[in-house]
Amino acid sequence: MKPIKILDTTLREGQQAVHPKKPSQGIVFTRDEQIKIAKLLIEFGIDYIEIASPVDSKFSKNTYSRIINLPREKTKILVHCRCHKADILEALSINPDGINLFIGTSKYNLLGNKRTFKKAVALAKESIMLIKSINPKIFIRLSAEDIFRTSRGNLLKFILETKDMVNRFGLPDTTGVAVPEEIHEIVTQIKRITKGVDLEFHGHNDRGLGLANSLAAYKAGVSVLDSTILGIGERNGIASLSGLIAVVFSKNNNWLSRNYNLKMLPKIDSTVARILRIKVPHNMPITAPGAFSHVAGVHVNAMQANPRSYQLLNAATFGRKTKTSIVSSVMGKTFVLKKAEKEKRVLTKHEAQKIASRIREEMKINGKVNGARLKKFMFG
Ligand code: HCA
Ligand code: CU
Repeated sequence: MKPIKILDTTLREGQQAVHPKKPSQGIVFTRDEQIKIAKLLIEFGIDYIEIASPVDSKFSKNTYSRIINLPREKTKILVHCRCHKADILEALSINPDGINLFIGTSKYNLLGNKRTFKKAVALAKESIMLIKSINPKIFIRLSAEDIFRTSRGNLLKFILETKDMVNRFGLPDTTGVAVPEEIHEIVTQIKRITKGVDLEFHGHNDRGLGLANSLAAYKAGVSVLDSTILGIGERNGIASLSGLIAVVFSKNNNWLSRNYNLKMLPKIDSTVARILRIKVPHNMPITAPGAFSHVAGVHVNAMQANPRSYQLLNAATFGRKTKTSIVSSVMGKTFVLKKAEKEKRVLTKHEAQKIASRIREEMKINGKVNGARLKKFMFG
């Protein structure tokens, strides 16, 4: 399939997340941490980094200017802006590569923001014109916030009225309400009326569908997918960077390895995890501690015979190693035989089976087997 571009919004959406260690506070990265994250993403080869508008403070303005001035070739830096004059003026003053405008179009969002649909369209148009009056060539993306709860009539009206003024439309599933089939249908319809305008998808995880929906958007022809590192963002967050790579990965997508430094994913995820004082979550595609570990005896056995038997992705592609020597309550003789071989001891199959059974029993009774006990079981 066609190469996708990735917009990482860890520095914007990610700082709208609740802190995993302190749910009464939001995540906030220090200036150095933001620069560190941006550098990692640039080295990874990310296509776009989204930052928030520097309107809030001089401090942010200074931080974002530094990020914009980081050495980079491929990566473009885009500023997320409300359709507000002050946001836009401040954003343009730091010379980004583009402006990511957003405005709510669903009835819920309009009510929440106390404006009519007509006003939302007018504000979007005024904002685009303001940007163009200052920098006529700058890249502009416009998102219809909460697009999947926007009536089809209003959605099409919003797009038709603005499509000739922007370079890209953002389709954010702001509340995580969308399902893959619906995304396919809407994207197909929008593509029909916006020939030549790029589309971007941003999938929230309220129902755990951020990644599935991103994949559906990709298959329907969206050219940019949004991510954050570890999937952090408002409420349950959005599609994670490692997750996006995993879902679009297939043997026909050689461009992924060409376009991105995939071996950096473990470092990217563990850096943000360390900053947040958490571990990389156990279910994170590619970078979870156990993503390439095999525990049950049946699995370990089969992996010996064929390394693809229980593993879809190749660990080495992502700078990781396949592991099959995990002490567990479901391990089998292969573990014991391999360990013995390493120590240059010879065991019969029968002996290995008996030892494995003793280790399993100890695991079940004590919940663990320490190194000394393991040696004792194995070699007496
Ligand atoms: C937000 C909303 C947003 C915007 C996405 C976009 C969303 O928190 O500001 O600009 O495309 O999910 O709708 O993140
Ligand atoms: Cu969002």
